[in-house]
Amino acid sequence: MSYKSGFVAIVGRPNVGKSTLLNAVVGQKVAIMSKRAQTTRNRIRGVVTSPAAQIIFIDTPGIHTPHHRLGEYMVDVATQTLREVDIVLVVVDANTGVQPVEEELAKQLQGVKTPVFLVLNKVDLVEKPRLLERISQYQSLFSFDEYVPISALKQDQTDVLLHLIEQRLPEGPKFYPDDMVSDYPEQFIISEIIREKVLKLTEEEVPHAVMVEVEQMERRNEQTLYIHAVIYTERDSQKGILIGKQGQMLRRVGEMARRELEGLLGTKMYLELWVKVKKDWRNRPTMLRQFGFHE
Ligand code: GDP
Ligand code: MG
Ligand code: K
Repeated sequence: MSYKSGFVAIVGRPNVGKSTLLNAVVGQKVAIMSKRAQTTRNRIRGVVTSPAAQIIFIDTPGIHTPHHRLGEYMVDVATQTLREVDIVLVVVDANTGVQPVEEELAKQLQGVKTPVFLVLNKVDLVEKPRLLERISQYQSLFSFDEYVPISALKQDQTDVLLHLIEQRLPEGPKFYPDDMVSDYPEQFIISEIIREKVLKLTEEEVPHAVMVEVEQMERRNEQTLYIHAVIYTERDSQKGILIGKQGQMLRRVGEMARRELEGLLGTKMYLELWVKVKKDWRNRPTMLRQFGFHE
């Protein structure tokens, strides 16, 4: 039997568990998990290499209605992705009925020749009769090539999913070395982890209007990695919240991020964080480009 390889897109509404799934199968924290929507802004790849196949996963931003330019960018990425890959995984929350966005997505998928799997996630929270009911609801919406109930969180049935993917992949070479899990630059992962801590600690007070940029990263000695990162907000008030009383909030963000990053990168770290205001960056194309978003 010859070797198989290919690209698999993970699409679905925010919070259905796409990043959790990616992390479960790749076995390392590459995508950032959060209870809040739209944490994943860029495409993040995870690579799973087995003796029979290499699967390259793409975690797309959630499909949703665009409210501003960044939103439009994310929808474009998602629809574009569907045409470029070998398999599409539509991830849904098995607890909820078919959502309007999912109907919309099913429409977009009608013309697509790529095999499309329905992944019903969070089955750890659903009774079996309920699950069967959900499956038939989705069947009447779109003729999926596979229906795969899983729990990404408990890593239940994720091996079955991998096996089904392998079966449908085209023949092809290994694109990446065996030990590679993500082709994302470390800087991106670092900035995403800092951003995740900001969202977690500030809760609703600082909405998605935050962007983190790693400006400097250098090994100052054998033990310590020095990182200088800037957290951009849209408004002075948000900057105030983020810094907190006597810098308390920013210190907590830094502490949490540093602890996680030290574990992830296996090194001691000196993390220096600054907060700057960049007004209305989300609606300005030049700024989006500066932050690495292409139109
Ligand atoms: P994404 O926005 O689609 O990438 O969703 P995330 O992966 O960030 O997950 C959103 C939330 O759902 C997190 O709190 C996860 O812990 C939770 N979650 C993901 N998968 C499962 C699952 O299989 N079971 C349960 N109970 N929770 C899950
Ligand atoms: Mg995600
Ligand atoms: K999320």
